[in-house]
Amino acid sequence: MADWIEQVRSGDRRTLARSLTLAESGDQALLSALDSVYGDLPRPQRIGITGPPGAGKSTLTSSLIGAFRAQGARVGVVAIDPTSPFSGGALLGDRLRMARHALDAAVFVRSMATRGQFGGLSAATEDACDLLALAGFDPLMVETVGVGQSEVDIARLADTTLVVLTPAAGDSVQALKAGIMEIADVVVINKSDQEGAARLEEDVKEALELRPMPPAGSPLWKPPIVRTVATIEQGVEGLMAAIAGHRSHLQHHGLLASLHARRQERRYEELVGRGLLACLHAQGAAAAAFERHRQSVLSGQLSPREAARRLIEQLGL
Ligand SMILES: Nc1nc2c(ncn2[C@@H]2O[C@H](COP(=O)(O)OP(=O)(O)OP(=O)(O)O)[C@@H](O)[C@H]2O)c(=O)[nH]1
Ligand SMILES: [Mg+2]
Repeated sequence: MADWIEQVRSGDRRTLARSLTLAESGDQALLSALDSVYGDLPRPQRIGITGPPGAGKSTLTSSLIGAFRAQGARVGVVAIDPTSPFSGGALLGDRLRMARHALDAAVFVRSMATRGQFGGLSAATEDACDLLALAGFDPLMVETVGVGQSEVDIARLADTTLVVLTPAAGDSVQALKAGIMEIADVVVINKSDQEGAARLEEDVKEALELRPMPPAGSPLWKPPIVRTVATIEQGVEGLMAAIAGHRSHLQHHGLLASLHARRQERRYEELVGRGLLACLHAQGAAAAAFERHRQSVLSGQLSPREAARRLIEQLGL
């Protein structure tokens, strides 16, 4: 596998594509080879793009790819759809929306439709980002859909998170209610050609006012609101400026290193959690104790909390 990693590093697209598939399926040999070059992985800029279904995230991503390409950058994209692991719809949409970059060797788009059952969606996305980083893509864009837990995940994956809303759909109001503003570094009002953009902007401003203040001493970032019409690339320059502005803010306050460190810490904690659970599902004394307590829960003899507490005590953890 070490030679695969070298081929990815040298920019071989086929090996990159195959490596991404192996990483997604949790292939230990590939992941270990990737871990062995962890120390010298580049740290590309990471931009997260999230928002309700159909808000125009892929169309915007395509426009941003174009804008970054114009600056000479090599762009990697990971498009995730955690809501429909079996449907090809989103993937087809991605292909279509980003088709004009399909023949550009300096652009790599990867769609992931699985829930990342081999270690969680965010773990799978992190591995994909690492492979794209190794292949020299910078920036990386991560698109994800939804108005639930997935945005929280994406906020952890990215340095700069774009929240894309549209005037038309009730989805955007729902997203505002669901607290999506808390993760926004930049708010995009896409489909500004449609009625209601001004009204939505007012709602967004109101929601932004409700964001919790950062801890004392931490720098305050006020997310800019950018109006776009992605289909005709209107507002893309302004969006690029907003992304660059947030990046300067992070750099100016020395926040990039700590963002990276916290991301690795969370990744570690998630893997430890999954690793321990996997041990309990395997063989041995710990697994037997786990099973005994599970039966107590199933029979109603112990509350789940009490069973977990006793198990952890018994394991000496
Ligand atoms: N009128 C208008 N339509 C747009 C705009 N941006 C995107 N669309 C259209 O909206 C539809 C959805 O666009 P996508 O880019 O696929 O949206 P998405 O958020 O990636 O969708 P999912 O990934 O399926 O959640 C497409 O038909 C686009 O052509 C816009 O600014 N104005
Ligand atoms: Mg999309």
